[in-house]
Amino acid sequence: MTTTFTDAKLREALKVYFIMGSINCLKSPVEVLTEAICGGITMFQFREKGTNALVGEEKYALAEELQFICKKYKIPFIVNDDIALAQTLKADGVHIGQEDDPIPVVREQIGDKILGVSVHNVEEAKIALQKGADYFGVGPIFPTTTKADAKPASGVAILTELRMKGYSLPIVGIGGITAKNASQVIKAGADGVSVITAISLADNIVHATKVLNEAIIQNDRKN
Ligand code: TZP
Ligand code: MG
Repeated sequence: MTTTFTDAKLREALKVYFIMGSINCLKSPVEVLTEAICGGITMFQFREKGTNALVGEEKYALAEELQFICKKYKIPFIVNDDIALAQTLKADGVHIGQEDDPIPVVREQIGDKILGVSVHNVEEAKIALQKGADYFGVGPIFPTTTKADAKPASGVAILTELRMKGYSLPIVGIGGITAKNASQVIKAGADGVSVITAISLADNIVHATKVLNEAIIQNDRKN
């Protein structure tokens, strides 16, 4: 790990990692984020992408507004893909996928900020680790319709495999995760879960987040 976050602090932050952009919300993203924080999210990723996503100044303005809320409640604020935006806002970190800029290039730009990398198999994890990722985002674990170009769901076996092969880097599962299946993800070896719609589209966001948070914390206690 290269970040100034300690290993323990990062694992703690990854427990209930909420990802969202304007297209994932049925009401104002500010409201959605505020309610998610009230419910107990531990980290936030601004992921403004997909059809009808905001760009340019509007994207920047929303990011700034959401970061302000995160700062107020001391929730780490991570930016998906857009390194320039992360740099301008002095975000706590960035999350990149396999198709984004190479890991060493991103690391060079962000210094010791958090660098999360999406991986889908052991080979990708090996390279991401070598090149300096601080945590792995692994998925889709379960089927999801939120990401149009998502790969087929892997199930939790990939998490078990990574841990069995000795990968101890913080891991967060992603894809189709809800309060009902979150415990499987943690039992298989992930430090936390990242979710979009289980929170952003919930009828009662505070309640849905609390239930998800409890599912994670309960499993932690059992471990
Ligand atoms: N990467 C893999 S699956 C996914 C991303 C961004 C979407 C997760 O969304 P949801 O609604 O939690 O299934
Ligand atoms: Mg990406």
